[in-house]
Amino acid sequence: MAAPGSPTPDRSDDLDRARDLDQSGVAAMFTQRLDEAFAALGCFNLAVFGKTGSGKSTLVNAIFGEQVAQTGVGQPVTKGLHYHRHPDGFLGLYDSEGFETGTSGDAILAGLRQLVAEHRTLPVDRQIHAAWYLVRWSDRRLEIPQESFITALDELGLPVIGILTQVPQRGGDIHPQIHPEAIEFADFIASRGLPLRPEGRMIPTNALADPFTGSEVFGLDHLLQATYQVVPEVATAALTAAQILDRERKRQAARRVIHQSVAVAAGVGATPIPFSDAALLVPTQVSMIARITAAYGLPAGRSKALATVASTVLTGGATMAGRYLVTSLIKFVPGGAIAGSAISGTVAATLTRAVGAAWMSVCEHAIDLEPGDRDAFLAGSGPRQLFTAAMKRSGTPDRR
Ligand SMILES: Nc1nc2c(ncn2[C@@H]2O[C@H](COP(=O)(O)OP(=O)(O)OP(=O)(O)O)[C@@H](O)[C@H]2O)c(=O)[nH]1
Ligand SMILES: [Mg+2]
Repeated sequence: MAAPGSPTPDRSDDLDRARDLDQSGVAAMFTQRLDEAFAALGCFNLAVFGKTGSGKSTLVNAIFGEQVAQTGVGQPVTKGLHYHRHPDGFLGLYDSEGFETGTSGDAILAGLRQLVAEHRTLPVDRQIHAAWYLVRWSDRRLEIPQESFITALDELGLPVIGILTQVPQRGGDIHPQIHPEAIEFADFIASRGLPLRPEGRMIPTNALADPFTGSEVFGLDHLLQATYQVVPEVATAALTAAQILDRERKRQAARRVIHQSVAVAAGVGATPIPFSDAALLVPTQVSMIARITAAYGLPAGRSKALATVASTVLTGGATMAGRYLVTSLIKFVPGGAIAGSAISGTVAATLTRAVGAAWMSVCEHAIDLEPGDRDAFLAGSGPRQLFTAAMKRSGTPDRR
């Protein structure tokens, strides 16, 4: 029997297994592959520091969604520092709740030093990848202990991103105007020569719109991109899944998955597959849509609902033999149905690409919904309709 992921699969074994897949078999396979896909994402670990009320929780919610904060107080890891793990495992947050400068800062640093030392022996995805240091602009001063704290974080090997929070801004995207005193404060901090990324400056932000002052949300994307710049490669996929602001990065990650799966499918079809053996493509496609789901950071906690959706779209909603799964989709592929008795590598690739793109449209829709609405969407017929519509679009040759 071929080892999983073997480049030269034993086709007869694979085929037997694939043929045995009915809808519940596909669902079970998806659930397993989704677990593997989330595990493969690893975990992005972020430490967030700043005085109480500086806006740590608000900022984290704005960039990663509500779920981390909802996990409550989190597990104390060292004095003044709590660890929150996102329920889906791809985001870990060290939150210095109630942190003040001076003595309590020293205590946190002592604990942190030990923590970082212990983490050195752990796999990279367990280590802390970046630190955010928040200063509320209206404090208008940076105390010496705060500067020492930033320097100490840098000496621990943590890239520190400085963030000026709750900065009033008006004028929108077209004529953005940041409060001049905040700019002055940011310039002052820059003049201190602190080891802040990028360029020794603090990033001005406002994470909550304030209708009273007319102040708008800004700076969050800048902060996110600065974070990407310092995060090691190994934690990038997890950061992409965890963040909720940069949709394009999620799309790119999903497209990379599709690209790889298309290559696998083309290989499977290199020796043309008889229609009756089309089930051979199913495991590749199940893995692909599981990995796309993880790339988008759709909640693993909803894997049951997702598995039902996945098996429904890949089987056409019927409980039937595996060979039906792919042949029912083939009709959407240009040239697929007229190819005669066999599926070529090209048709296998085109079909797989279309399935990937159609699943992306389901993920894109789901991710925009509030958690409650998302559950309802996943439980209904919406995903299948979206999927089918996307398949039909890709199956229509562009005649322009
Ligand atoms: N307008 C505006 N208000 C903010 C912003 N960030 C935080 N706030 C408000 O400031 C208060 C404190 O914010 P938190 O996010 O709870 O601060 P924290 O740093 O987590 O505080 P602790 O958990 O006590 O350490 C809350 O009332 C927020 O609504 C911001 O960017 N803009
Ligand atoms: Mg907080």
